[in-house]
Amino acid sequence: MTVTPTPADKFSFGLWTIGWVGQDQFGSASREPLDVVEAVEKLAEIGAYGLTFHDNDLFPFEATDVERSRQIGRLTKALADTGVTVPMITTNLFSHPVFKDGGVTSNDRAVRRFALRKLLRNIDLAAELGAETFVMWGGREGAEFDAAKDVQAALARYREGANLLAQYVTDQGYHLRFAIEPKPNEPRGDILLPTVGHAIAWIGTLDQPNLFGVNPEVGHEQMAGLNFTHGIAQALDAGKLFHIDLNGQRSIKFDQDLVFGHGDLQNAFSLVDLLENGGPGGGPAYTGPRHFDYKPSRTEDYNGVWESARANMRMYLILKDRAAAFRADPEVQEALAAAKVAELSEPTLNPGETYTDLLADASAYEDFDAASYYNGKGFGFVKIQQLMLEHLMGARG
Ligand code: GLO
Ligand code: NI
Ligand code: NI
Ligand code: NI
Repeated sequence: MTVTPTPADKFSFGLWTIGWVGQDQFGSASREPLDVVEAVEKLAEIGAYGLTFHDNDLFPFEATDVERSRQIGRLTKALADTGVTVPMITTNLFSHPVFKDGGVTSNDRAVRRFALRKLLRNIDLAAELGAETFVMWGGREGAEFDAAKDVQAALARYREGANLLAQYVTDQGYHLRFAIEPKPNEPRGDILLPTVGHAIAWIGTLDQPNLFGVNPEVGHEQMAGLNFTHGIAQALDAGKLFHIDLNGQRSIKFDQDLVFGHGDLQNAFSLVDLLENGGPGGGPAYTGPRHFDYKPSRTEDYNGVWESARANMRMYLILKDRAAAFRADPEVQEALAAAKVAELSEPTLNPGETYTDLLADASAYEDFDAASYYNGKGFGFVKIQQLMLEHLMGARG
């Protein structure tokens, strides 16, 4: 088993993840700031291929043009020196108090216009750095007070903004796609586009839906009590999995941003199995970056930060190895066949069959003996789950 990450694994990290200094609602920073050049060098050293960032992770909100260019120049040089790439960039429309009621959906029109300009400026930077994905996490696009937010108007303004950005990217000829990152709550009481399903439905209302997909985060769906792997399967089914935020979450509570696999490990297994094996008998389902959006625990020093960064990648690679062993086990294959898992891929109708033919097929209904069909026999799903857990635990193969 190889658990040494290489750039071919396409692991990427947000600058705000390894660079998180540990400030939270109740306490101040427990670590010194991390310089972007050191971040890039260290990521190259541990085998990651990509760095992602918000505009204001790289340069402060208040930065002058000179300061901004200087930081971009330092980053560009570090990338050239190491071969690290920037596959995705994103915009901070949540930290500054001006965004206290949101960016593109603030009740205040001047703030919305400012937010759109900040986004357009950051799109230029994304194109300049060769990023392929522009993530939009609308952390402050939401509300706490039902009567103080017209949600339909907010969704219309979100759409107006997204349509403008898509038009800009098209007119500039940029090779950039947008990925909406759903989250149910935190920091707002309720955030707009709270789950993968909501976001995919909303994307269907845009002028250029092909330019938009989703950036689902493990913990965000799990904060809503949802099965992350199911959400990813639906995003893949819709052709909308443009990017992914991997991390760990233990049940419905605040956004924990634990190391990938340090939360719901079974769900992490099924996720890696899906991403790598594409479901029963399929090929790789997702070829984009394996991006980690986690927070190194506030208890750690910088050794601990890099230890936890490595842990994310090791967990992914170990789960990939475990999923391969699971799929290769003849006993698993037998159990999957007995449970008819692959039969679900067969169309329900015969080739060319119409509803008239189905209505004429007495074996499907009149002669179908539902009462005795199973004759007391079950599917054997529990056996599959047990085999899966034994592989996950390293107790088999
Ligand atoms: C917060 C989000 C945030 C986004 C980031 C990228 O919960 O996960 O970290 O991923 O802003 O746009
Ligand atoms: Ni998050
Ligand atoms: Ni999170
Ligand atoms: Ni995220």
